[in-house]
Amino acid sequence: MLAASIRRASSQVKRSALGGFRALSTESSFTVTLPEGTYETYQLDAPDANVELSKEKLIQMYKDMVTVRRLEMAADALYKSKKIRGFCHLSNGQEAVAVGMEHAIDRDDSVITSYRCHGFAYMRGASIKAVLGELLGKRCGVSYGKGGSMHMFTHGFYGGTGIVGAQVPVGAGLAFAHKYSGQTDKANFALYGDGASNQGQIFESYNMAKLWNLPCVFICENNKYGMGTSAGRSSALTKYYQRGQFIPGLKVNGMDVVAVYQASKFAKAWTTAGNGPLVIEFETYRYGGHSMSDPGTTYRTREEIQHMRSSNDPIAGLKTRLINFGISTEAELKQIDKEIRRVVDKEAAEADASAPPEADPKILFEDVYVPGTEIPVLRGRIPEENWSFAKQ
Ligand SMILES: Cc1ncc(C[n+]2csc(CCOP(=O)(O)OP(=O)(O)O)c2C)c(N)n1
Ligand SMILES: [Mg+2]
Repeated sequence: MLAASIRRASSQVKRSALGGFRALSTESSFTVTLPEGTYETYQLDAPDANVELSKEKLIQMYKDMVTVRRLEMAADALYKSKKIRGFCHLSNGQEAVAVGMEHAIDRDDSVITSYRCHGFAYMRGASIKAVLGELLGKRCGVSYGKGGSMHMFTHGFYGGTGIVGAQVPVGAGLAFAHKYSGQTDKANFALYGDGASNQGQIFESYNMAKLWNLPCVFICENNKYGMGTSAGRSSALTKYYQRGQFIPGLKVNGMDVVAVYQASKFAKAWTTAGNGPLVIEFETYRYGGHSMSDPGTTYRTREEIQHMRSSNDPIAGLKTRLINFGISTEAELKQIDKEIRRVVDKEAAEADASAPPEADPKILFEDVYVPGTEIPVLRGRIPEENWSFAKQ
C-alpha cells in the first residue's frame, strides 16, 4: 500500500480535461499515484488513481489524523480516570476516513454517522475542547454537555447516532433536502458500519434514494467487526460495496487517506452530477475494543491487531509518503506530533476545568425547539415537571 509514488509535479506535463496540455505550475503540487488494489468497483468506472494534491494539503491531512488520534487517546485517559462516564466509542485506526472525506467535501455538504463520531465532529469544525468537553459533560461541550459521546452536532454534521443504522434514512432525508431546496452542488454522506449493513432500513434508504435520484453517498465503514461479531458471521455477502444492487458501488482502501480523499471527491462529483446515489465501502480497522467496556481481544487475536497497526496504519502510511518524497523530514513530523500533543493536552485540561451545565431545569429544555417555534408546554414525566415555554 505504501508503494504509492508521489512525483514532484513541477516538471510534469499533464493532459487537461479540455484535451490540451498544461504544466502543473507550483513547486508544491504533487501527484500521488494510488497503488493497484486501492479500488474495487461495482457497475462503475473507478476514480483516477492519480491524485493531485498540494504539499500543504498533504501535511494538513497528517496533522488532522494525528490530532484525531490524540483526541481519542485523551478521551481514553479521561475515561480511565473516571472523568468521562457512560458510552464512549473510539476510532483509533479509522482516522483516514473522517480526515480524507472532510478534505474532499464542502462545509455545506451534510454528514451523518454512527456513535463512533468524535473524529467527524472535530473534522466538521468542533474544537478539541468542545469534543472533550462534551465527553466530560461540560457546558463548553459541542452539545453543551447534554449529548455525550454519541451525540455531537456541528454545522453540516447531524451526529452522532446511538441507534445502529438509524442515521442512514436520516442521511437519505438530508440528501432529499439538498435536492428539494435546489442545492444542486451539495451531497449527503451517510456512514454506517458493517454491523448495521444488514438492516432493512439501509435497503429502504437505498431504494428511495435511487427512486428519487438523491445526492446521497452511502458509506459502509467496514472495520471487520460489529461489536464482537466478525463481518463474515453476520453478512451473507461481505462485499458491502455491491449491496446496493441497483446502485453502483466502490470499495476503497480506507487506511489510505489519499484514497479516501479521492473516492470522496469522486463520489461528490458523481452524485451531484445527477447520477443518483452511490455506495462506498471503506475497508478499515479499529485498534481498540468496540467501546470502553470491551478489551477487543476476545474475538480477534492480538497478532491480527498488531499486524494491522504495523503494516496498515493510516498515519504511518502518510508519514512514509511525506518523508519518501521529500515533503517533510522525520524530525519535522516529530515536531508536529509533539506540538499536537501539547495542544490536545492543553484543551483537555481546559475542558476538564470547565463548569458543568447549571443545575437549572431551563438547561434541559434548551435546544429542544428552534427558538420561536416552541410549543406552549412540553410535558414532563409527571405534571409538576411540565415545562412551559410560554412562561419563559
Ligand atoms: C438498533 C440497535 N441494535 C443494537 C444496538 C447495540 N449495538 C451497538 S453497536 C453495535 C454493533 C455495530 O457494529 P458496526 O455497525 O459494525 O459499527 P462499529 O462499532 O464497528 O463502528 C450494536 C449491535 C444498537 N445500538 N442499536
Ligand atoms: Mg464494524
